[in-house]
Amino acid sequence: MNKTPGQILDEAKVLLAKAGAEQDFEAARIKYLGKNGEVTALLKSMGGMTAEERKEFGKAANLVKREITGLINGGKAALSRTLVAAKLMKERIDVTEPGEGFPLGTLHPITQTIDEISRIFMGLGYSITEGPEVETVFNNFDALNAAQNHPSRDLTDTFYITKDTLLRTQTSPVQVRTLKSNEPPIKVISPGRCFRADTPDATHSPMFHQVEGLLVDEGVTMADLKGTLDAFAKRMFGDGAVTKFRPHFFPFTEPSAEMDMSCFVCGGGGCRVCKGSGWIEILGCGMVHPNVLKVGGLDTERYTGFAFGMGVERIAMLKHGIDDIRLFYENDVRFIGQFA
Ligand code: 2NM
Repeated sequence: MNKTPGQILDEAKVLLAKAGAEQDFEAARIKYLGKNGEVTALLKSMGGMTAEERKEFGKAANLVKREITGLINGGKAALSRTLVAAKLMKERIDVTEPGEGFPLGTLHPITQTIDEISRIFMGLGYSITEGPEVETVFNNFDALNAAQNHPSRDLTDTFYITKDTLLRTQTSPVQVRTLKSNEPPIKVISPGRCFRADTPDATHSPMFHQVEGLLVDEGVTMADLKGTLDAFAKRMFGDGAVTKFRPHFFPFTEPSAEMDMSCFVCGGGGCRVCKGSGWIEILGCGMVHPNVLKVGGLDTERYTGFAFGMGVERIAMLKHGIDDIRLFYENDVRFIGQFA
């Protein structure tokens, strides 16, 4: 017994009420409206009917076809709206919510200290010069008046690349280069990395940083040196800093001195930072040795100059109360992050 149009429509309504996915609607379309579909069969069956029967039946069959088509299209449209709504809900952004934190890095404390020292000397009219970390033995030792048997030349103290090249042990070779390629007045500082074959401990590292300075002109005296470096100490550590100069020896300066500064922690009374003496050693300095000026081809009767050098790590450790130089190179953000 063939199904009537009414039965087909009732069944289709039940089926489509359960449809929840695209393929359910497609299956229903094929089942009812496809080439071998039930509604298509209804319409085909009208071939053997009388005109009277066909009129009645055709009307009912076409109505069923329209209804089922409407249910399928309506269901598909509703499904698509539901999917879009769900997608929009999922991808919704609440623009009023606070943003996620974006942590900013900081300059390394050694970089910050170099910048601070550089700014002070720039304020005094100095230029910044840089040079290579791989240097010639001539620029690093010979030009700086270091005796042929000077202990720092030893293979166990200096990283040699070849017989004639090495990793610079100080930044003075940059000053040598400046002397060779410039005419006075010369007023430069040279910050940078240096290397010495030291075993690491709390105060030594085979790689460290220096800032050295050089001033050459007519009539430069030790008074200029003392005034300049005293001004530097006061700007770096505060106006309360008092400086004193102790005789010392460097091959590249004569006379040479070390500059001490009154302890900025205890003010001179004696404490742990100054090891009870009330004074802290800050840098080395002196009047540039005539032999060094001659490397630059200068007339040593006309020109004199002063030079100085300081360890950046030492200055940074003093300023921040750091007791182990190795902390600078461990890249532990818990340490570095404290210098934001
Ligand atoms: C120091 C101490 C004293 C120095 C000397 C020179 C040069 F090249 F002009 F001779 N540059 N730096 C110098 C002088 C460095 O470091 C403790």
